[in-house]
Amino acid sequence: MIKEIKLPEIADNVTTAVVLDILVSEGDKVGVDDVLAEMESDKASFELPSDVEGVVKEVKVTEGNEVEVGQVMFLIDTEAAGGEKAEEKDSKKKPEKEEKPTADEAGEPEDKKKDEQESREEPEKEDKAAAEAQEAKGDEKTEEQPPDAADGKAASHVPASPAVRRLAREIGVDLSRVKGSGPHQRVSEADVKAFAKKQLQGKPAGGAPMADDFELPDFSKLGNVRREKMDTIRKITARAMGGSWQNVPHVFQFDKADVTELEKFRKNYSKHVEKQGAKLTVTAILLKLTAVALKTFPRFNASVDMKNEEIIYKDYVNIGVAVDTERGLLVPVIRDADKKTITELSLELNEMAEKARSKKIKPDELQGANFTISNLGGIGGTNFTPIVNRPAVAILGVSRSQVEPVFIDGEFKPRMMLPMSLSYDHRIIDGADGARFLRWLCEAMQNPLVTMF
Ligand code: CAO
Repeated sequence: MIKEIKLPEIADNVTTAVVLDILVSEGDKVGVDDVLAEMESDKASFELPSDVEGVVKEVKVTEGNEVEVGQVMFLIDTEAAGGEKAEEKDSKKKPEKEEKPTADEAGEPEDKKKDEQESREEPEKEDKAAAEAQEAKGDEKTEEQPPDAADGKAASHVPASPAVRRLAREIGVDLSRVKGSGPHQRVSEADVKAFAKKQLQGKPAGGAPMADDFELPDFSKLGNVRREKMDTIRKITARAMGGSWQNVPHVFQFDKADVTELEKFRKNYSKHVEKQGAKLTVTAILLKLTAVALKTFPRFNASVDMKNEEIIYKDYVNIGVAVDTERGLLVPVIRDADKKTITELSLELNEMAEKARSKKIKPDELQGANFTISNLGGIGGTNFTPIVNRPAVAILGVSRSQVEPVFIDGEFKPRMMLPMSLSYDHRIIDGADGARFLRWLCEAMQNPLVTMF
């Protein structure tokens, strides 16, 4: 029988909650009261438990989703292996399993045995569909994966039992970074502990630790303090930026584009774009020119695969644009930017920024960027060094343009200068390439004809 697990009534006037963390994946066995997901509503964070025993047939939500009360989040097959009927069958075959303590009750050796036994028994016990689903997941997720702000689903796709997920959560291990030693790379409790041990010893254990183990002093000795839980976006940003900073050897390149003529063009053509319902801003123009730059310098549109020591070149040009929202930084992705006109890019940028700010952006609209543009010029500043958003290898930082005296043909002339910075991954991009890319972009801003060569 398939049992639907829905978001229950939470509190008066609370109609929705956001999925913070999905703790099971399809094919997982769950018991009554096993936590399926961590949720957060306007009022509180809470756990969503299963009220039946069985096998997770379908996970209908992803991390970051806003779910309505009554919405189905999981389908549990109570008749599949591990469910009520199968448990009965199993208990006839192996009565001792019923008597074993739960993972929580058991001591460490028992836990270990149970986990190992679970891993060995899995292919026989799970029904065929669940086993196939699990296998597909295992194939898809065979190695430690880098965290990605845009890809909040990684940990939930790792094959592991709820008890192992709980342990990982409790000791601050990001499951997506643990290499499973079981069948189909299933992660066992021993794998989680070994990973945590390596982290504590300061050895790199597949990338950046999720938790910063810096010992905080007791600030309350100095005065009043207040603690606030990080919301989902802050957690994802903190993990992704921390991971990127620790793993990507960054180089920062600075340059300035003379945008005096471009600004005249922008003012003249803004009415044309306004008629279509958008605003022609420097970001939209930069999107277009950057798309051409990424075609011209394909290494900046690539990703690094250090496990296989390969560079992955992409034929498509997807550009993320950093958007400042009340909830924090979001990076919607403009797909196939190279194939769109400046007017189309302006419309899409407006729409994406609006969606991001009004919480209507969907998770898949935040995924898959090959490169990012971060324009802080509307706020101010003379320069900044943005962090590369893995698995991209470069990000463009744009600061505020202003009129400056520029020495041209023997005299100072007032020119509108736009400061730009390029942060890039030095593992695959050399300094000279970084300087060339940014210079090319500056020249394209000064004279867009260069994009046609
Ligand atoms: N220099 C000078 N003025 C600039 C500018 C620049 N680099 N960039 C924008 N402006 C001006 C615009 O022309 C506009 O002026 P008017 O109101 O007089 O027309 C004003 O600033 C506001 O622009 P905008 O924000 O509406 O439009 P945009 O397309 O330039 O930017 C977006 C869109 C989404 C990039 C921006 O709104 C935003 O959120 N920026 C913040 C990005 C961020 O947080 N980055 C940090 C991430 S950490 O790496």
